[in-house]
Amino acid sequence: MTRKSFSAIMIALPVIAAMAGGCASTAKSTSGAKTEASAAATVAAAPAPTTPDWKVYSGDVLPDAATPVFRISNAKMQPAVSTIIDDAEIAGNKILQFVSPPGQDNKFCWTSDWAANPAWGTTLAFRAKAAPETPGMALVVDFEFRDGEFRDRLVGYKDGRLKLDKSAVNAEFDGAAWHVFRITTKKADGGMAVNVYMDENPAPILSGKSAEGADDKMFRFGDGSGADYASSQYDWIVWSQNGAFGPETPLPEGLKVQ
Ligand SMILES: [Ca+2]
Ligand SMILES: [Ca+2]
Repeated sequence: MTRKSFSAIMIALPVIAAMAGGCASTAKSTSGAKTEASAAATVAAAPAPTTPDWKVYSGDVLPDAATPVFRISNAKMQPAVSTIIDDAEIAGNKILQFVSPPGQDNKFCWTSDWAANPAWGTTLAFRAKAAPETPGMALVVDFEFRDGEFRDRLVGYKDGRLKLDKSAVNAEFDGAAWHVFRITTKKADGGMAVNVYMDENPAPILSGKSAEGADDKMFRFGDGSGADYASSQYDWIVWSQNGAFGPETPLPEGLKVQ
């Protein structure tokens, strides 16, 4: 190994470890304290990007065939059924229909790992409504999100109940109609500030702060509830780990947002 490439690795290690979040102790044993401190300061001081790095799931294919791919997590007992269907209202558009069976402890979530930076914040948006013939108590929306420090979960039922589970704030919505939800997170004093915007209204429908800890970085959707079951349609999902972008920042072009 040349001196140049060895130096590059020694500098890169703590940076990679800091980005991974949970591996800082490994870096301590492989590099000097001074090098680590200066690399950590570089990461912490990195200015937040000003534009989103949108990733898009279009609903054209099943989540485990999408790019970026979704993995399954929180799966217990009987699995949910995911189906790609034609949109009856928009020619050529496809929708992910997600139906989980009633019954205690049936769970199933489609999961995406992301390199969330709590200080920068995150943005997660999707268009959803209840599947036809959905009973009132069924889940229409179930999205959990974790930034490596804290987590929260947006839950909505067809009968109109909408809540941020960990922030413990509630609102109402029409679960039978299409709605666009935009969730933003950002590090706050002792927790994670969460705003939920509906239909791109600039005033959030829910605003709270979660102090529920989580050391992993991912979001997942579907049926994360034991007793509840889901009967949802998702048109698309988009996300960015570049910051907390409210409705003043447009969503990617080509997505129906009404
Ligand atoms: Ca369930
Ligand atoms: Ca779609």
